[in-house]
Amino acid sequence: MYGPAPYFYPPIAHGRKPRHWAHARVATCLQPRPFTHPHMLNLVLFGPPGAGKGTQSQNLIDRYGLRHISTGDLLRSEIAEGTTLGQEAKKLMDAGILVPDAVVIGMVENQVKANLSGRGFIFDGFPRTVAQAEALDEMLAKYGTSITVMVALQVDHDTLVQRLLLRGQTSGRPDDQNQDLIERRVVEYRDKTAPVAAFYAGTGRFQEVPGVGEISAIFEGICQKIDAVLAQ
Ligand code: B4P
Repeated sequence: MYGPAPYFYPPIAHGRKPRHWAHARVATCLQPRPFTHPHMLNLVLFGPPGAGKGTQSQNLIDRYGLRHISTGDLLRSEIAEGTTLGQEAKKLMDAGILVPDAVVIGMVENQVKANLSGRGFIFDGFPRTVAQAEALDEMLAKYGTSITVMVALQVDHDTLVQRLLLRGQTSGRPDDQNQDLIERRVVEYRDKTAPVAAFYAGTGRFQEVPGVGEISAIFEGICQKIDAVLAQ
């Protein structure tokens, strides 16, 4: 059912050669593993609006061969298709407000179910509330897998606002074109999304990476965190 990806889960603990395979099996069993399905790497890319989640997701897909699930992109495609869901979501998104949990959880589950044979997922812009994080854990457990690690991009407030206003000049996204609206999104992030970091930190699945500077350098910082978790 799941595709092979042995390099995510090396049988030799910490890269050391075991004396014999039986020993290696015991050592592997005794080690705490941050994920349950041996063939999947499931990442949550986290950060405030404009932190670089979408930008870095593209690089991570290439490096790790993962399926990208961006709730922002899924909602924008519903808007583009003119569905009822899209029309309702547009009103909230254009006002800088989060879409209801049940809507995004349903969309994500459809994507997960349809792509279980892959190497894993990058969740970009999801979960954005603790309720979404709990639902994601339950959903993945149902399919025999779990979140490997959340990587949070740290970016200061002024840089976020500058990046989004710059993107707003060409993206056509109404939520990027007005500073008051961007501030509203940052407040939504602070009030509803920031607590999601503590949810993952509480279960030992949280890593932080500086998100200001060259995109390639930030990408390498993210990969170092992921590779360190995979090497455990
Ligand atoms: P998203 O589409 O997730 O929007 P975002 O947070 O603004 O995008 P992102 O963070 O990916 O952008 P990036 O930094 O890559 O959500 C939009 C709306 O949808 C939300 O406000 C909400 O209403 C709704 N929504 C989505 N998911 C939801 C959920 N789970 N629950 C409820 N509602 C949900 O890029 C920003 C800019 O910075 C780009 O122009 C990029 O080129 C630039 N940039 C990135 N890294 C840079 C760097 N290192 N240096 C310079 N520029 C950089």
